[in-house]
Amino acid sequence: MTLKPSEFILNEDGSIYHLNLLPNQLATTVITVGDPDRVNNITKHFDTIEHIVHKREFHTQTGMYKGKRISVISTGIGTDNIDIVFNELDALVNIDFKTRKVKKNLTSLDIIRIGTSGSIQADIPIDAFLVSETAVGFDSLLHFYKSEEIQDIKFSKLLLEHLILPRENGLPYVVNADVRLLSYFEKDYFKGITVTNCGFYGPQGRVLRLPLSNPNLNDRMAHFNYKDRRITNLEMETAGIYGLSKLLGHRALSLNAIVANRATGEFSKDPTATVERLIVDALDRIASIEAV
Ligand code: R1P
Ligand code: URA
Repeated sequence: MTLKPSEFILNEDGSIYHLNLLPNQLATTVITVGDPDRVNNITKHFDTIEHIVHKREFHTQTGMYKGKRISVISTGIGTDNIDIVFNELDALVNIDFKTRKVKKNLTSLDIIRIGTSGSIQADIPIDAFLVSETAVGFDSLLHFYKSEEIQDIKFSKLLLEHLILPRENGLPYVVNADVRLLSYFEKDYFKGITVTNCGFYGPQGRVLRLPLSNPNLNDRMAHFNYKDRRITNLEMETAGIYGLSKLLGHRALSLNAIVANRATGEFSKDPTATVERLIVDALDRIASIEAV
């Protein structure tokens, strides 16, 4: 099937609509970050940089780190942006830009998020690193795709019952990390179930001026147990990343620098330094990932 101009959109220079990238500018190992300024904080460690491309909040740099070609791309905040970034990353490797057809031989990307997050467990302290074994999406992104077979529906239903959420909040979707990528990050990192939500304040239980419809939500989440595993942290992209990666045939993993602890009320005194430590540690592990 030839994809129509309204569905698969290219810019005048032949690059993909939002990311502004051409297929040869993307590596098969991709690091995603929320903050566009974090891209430089990662590529400053690279040996060489071959491409720098900006459009809106999407800032990409591709280069070499210890013999591995890596692209670093900022997604901005939220799973609405993840929908754009992941569909376009996939198009860059799996759609022929000349014929506008899906390629016969598909490419799988290794995609690692390096982001910040808030812990909801008192014993997962600020400035720790956490790898998301499983993601729970309270945003609704995955429900727009045919995705039941990659979701853990039993987990979703038990969580919904435990949280006593009203129906209008919808069914959270549950997707696991790629186990092969996870194996590179099991040592020294906390592991946990990450909840992705569609906001930073009310949806993560923060009150500045507006009262919450469900003020005990974080506390109830902290006490949910599924197969001896617990919900550990809150952020805004991981579930979308895990869901779309699995549907598109890519391998994804989310790494979290814990900058807030919602149980103790603390915030990191130097979040920039904590993210920098995570970047340095993660880059060497990413460089060691063997090709499949
Ligand atoms: C909110 O402050 C942002 O920080 C976290 C959340 O997921 C959200 O994007 O990730 P990043 O630090 O990668 O942006
Ligand atoms: N990012 C989030 O989304 N939540 C936090 O508490 C900290 C960082």
